[in-house]
Amino acid sequence: MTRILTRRRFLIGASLTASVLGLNGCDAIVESDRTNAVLKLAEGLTMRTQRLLLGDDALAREFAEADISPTFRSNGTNMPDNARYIDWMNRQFTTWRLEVGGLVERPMQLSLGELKALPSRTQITRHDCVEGWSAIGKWTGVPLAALLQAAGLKPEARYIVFHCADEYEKSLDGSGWYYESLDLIDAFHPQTILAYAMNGRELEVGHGAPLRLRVERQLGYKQAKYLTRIEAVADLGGIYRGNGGFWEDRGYEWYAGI
Ligand SMILES: Nc1nc2c(c(=O)[nH]1)N[C@H]1C(S)=C(S)[C@@H](COP(=O)(O)O)O[C@H]1N2
Ligand SMILES: [Mo]
Repeated sequence: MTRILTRRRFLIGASLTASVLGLNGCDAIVESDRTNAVLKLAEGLTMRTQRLLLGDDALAREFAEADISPTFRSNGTNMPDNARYIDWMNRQFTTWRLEVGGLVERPMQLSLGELKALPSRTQITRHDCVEGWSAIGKWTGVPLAALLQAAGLKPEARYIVFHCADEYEKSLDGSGWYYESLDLIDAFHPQTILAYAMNGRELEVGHGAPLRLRVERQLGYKQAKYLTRIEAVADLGGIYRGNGGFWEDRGYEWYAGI
């Protein structure tokens, strides 16, 4: 296959994804020409990643309303105990902002209201925790792809890092802050959303209020709660202990496929 043909097939795949997401030229947040963003993205991807992107967009199973679990436990942090988070919580997250930065053309800060005004996706999926429990929940949120397209990834960007508001383990070097990361295949997957609602209600504190990641083809510990900042990076080596996540820095697999 020639390089040109590969590029064209990639573009077809990318525009299909955009239409699945319900993006269109009128969406206020997509400030620049989407085609430009996609081209830039294509430039930044290796051949190998492009093929994976075309072939690896299978959806995780989605369930019916009747399958939603009556109880969905909260795991890990269920209430961040630092002053910054408690202040946001006491103000119903009206002063909270999601920062989008790192290797992006247009860094952004979005309020919860701004995120809720964007096109959303709802999905009923099964969450599987490595500790051996599962639960089915309904999640509503903003497709991560839409935010990344609005921010415009720089060609060097390879991973998206999710910073959280909870320090899971107190440490002198700060490496106890919960964080996670995805490569661009999972970041642009149509079921990868930043969820602000669960089972038709606002996300509860125990489940990651005001915003948490859902990445449905991976295990529970990838589903970062209490998001504060999204950072596009070229590699994960410089972040905390370099393995791409709080649990990854403590021996878990970075790719936690189900
Ligand atoms: N910020 C943050 N995100 C987190 C965790 C955490 O402790 N802190 N725990 C992870 C684990 S191991 C699981 S199983 C899920 C639990 O999500 P839930 O509390 O909504 O059930 O969140 C994941 N995301
Ligand atoms: Mo978990």
